[in-house]
Amino acid sequence: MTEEELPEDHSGRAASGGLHRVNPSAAGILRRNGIRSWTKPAPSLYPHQWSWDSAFIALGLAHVDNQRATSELETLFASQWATGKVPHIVFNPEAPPRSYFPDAERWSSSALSEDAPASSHTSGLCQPPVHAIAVLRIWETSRGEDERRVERAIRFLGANYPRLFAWHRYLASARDPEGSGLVTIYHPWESGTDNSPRWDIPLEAVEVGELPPYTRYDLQHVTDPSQRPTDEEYDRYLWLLEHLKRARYDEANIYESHPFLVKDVLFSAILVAANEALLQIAGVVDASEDERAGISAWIERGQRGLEGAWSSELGLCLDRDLRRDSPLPARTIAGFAPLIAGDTSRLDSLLLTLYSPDFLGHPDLYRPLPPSTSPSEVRFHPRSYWRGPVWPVLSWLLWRALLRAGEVDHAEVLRGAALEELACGGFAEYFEPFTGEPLGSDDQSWTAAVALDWLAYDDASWSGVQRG
Ligand code: 2M8
Repeated sequence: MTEEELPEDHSGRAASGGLHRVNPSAAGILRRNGIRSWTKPAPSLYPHQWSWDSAFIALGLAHVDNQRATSELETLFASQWATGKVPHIVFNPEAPPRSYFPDAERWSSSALSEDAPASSHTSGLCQPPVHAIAVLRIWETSRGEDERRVERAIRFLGANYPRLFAWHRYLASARDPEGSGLVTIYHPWESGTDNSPRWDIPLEAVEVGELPPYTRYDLQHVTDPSQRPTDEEYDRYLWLLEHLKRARYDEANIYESHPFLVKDVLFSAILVAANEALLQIAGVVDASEDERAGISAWIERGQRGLEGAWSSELGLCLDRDLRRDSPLPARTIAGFAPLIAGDTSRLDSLLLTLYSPDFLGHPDLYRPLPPSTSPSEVRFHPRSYWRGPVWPVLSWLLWRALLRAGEVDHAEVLRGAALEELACGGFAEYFEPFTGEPLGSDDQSWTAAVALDWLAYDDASWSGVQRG
């Protein structure tokens, strides 16, 4: 379907006021942010290809341009490392100079590691593995369509399954040598929730040494620097990068000496959900019994790991600092990890927390949308990046989780409020939770992508998202 052919409003009951414009303008943003076979996360703030942004983008594109959705992921996976790692950034050689820092040169990944791809420049980190969920959506939106499209989707699944399997195997092994079911991250950037209070304790413990000089370019793209991480945080981010370079991006070296090693519950929960998607893909491509059993084992281990990270005091899951061997108490949206992982054994407690004044029951919220950090958290900040604003992609993850848990009414209210926010405020990167003010970059691709997915939700045949 081209943008011109897009129906004006798929949602009917979701929201009013400007909603009829959401679908075509969301598709237009993805088209305008598109470069050849992939899509920039935002027009100027993020000029390269980011891993989990691309997965969300593919998921949205699946509804409007299925072929482009496949090329989005194929381009990203072309830069997969020999270890199976999917890098968090694939650098765009044509990005304007001085548009984003740290750049390819600062990472020097192919010069330092034989595992890095030779034909492209990438960062040395990774991000949450939403990709299998996107691949499954591409499959779901192709089914029942014309034969050529179904055949193309089957070929795409067949070609992608081994890459996805290698990616998940890397996470289950190199990132979990303890076999805990939880993924270890080496940098707040790997979590995707960069300056979340989740990382304050382990990040503040990082002692910054002699740092090669650098200039931040991100601040030139936002109206107010307080919407972005602070300079102190950036120094630590850059210092961690120097550590990774000294370890030559070698997992064993990193595990031995890196100052920031944290078990991330949100990343781990997304991996469980992605493994469930991978298991369905394995069925379509007729993967071996051994591999299917392996994926099922990863799912069980992941759910057990999250169970062990549960805090009954907060009614949430907590990340764990491996360096200090202690949990990291912070009331953030990441704490809903078991829900995102599809484990309903804690459903009542999680719903109690979700609708308490700590989250959606907070009396000052402009709309019933989850702030990235609870307003009850002392380190909450309503305008600062991952310290409080509402992020549509996280609302999407929670929406999908509620649907899968059979909480259809809750999910529907969330979807309606989220679409209304976008209809009124545009496709911003994030939103002020008490005023609904759009913040960060305008025309953020993954915001547009989840809007397309929300608008297309009326089709009960989606297997990845089962109704009650
Ligand atoms: C943000 O992260 C990058 C670093 O990776 C940055 O701040 O420069 C995060 O919001 C991350 O989750 C996202 O993938 C990326 C691109 O949208 O931007």
